[in-house]
Amino acid sequence: MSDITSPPRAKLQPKTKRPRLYKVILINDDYTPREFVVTVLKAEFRMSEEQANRVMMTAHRRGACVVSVYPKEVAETKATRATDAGRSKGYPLLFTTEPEE
Ligand code: TYC
Repeated sequence: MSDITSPPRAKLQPKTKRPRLYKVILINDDYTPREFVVTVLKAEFRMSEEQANRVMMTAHRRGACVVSVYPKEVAETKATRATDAGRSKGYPLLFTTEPEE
């Protein structure tokens, strides 16, 4: 009998595979004041007034807008905090998350 063994199989996934990123999405509604949406975008997502205005107006016109992408936990925490900021004022402001393709 020979002692020769098979070489290890090639790994199916490269070791450096990056974790999936998640989009934070701003959803339009008819009640939250525009200026409040801008304030939340600036505070939670570190946007300039101009960036925040552009994202808010895109959601306002099209129904939704991608705010940014983050690792899953960060995306979920930011979306929850931003949604809670609206809820604390009685607004239906909503941020959701979904995985990037
Ligand atoms: N549509 C709201 C208004 O007219 C403003 C708004 C914009 C609310 C974007 C939510 O994600 C939003 N007061």
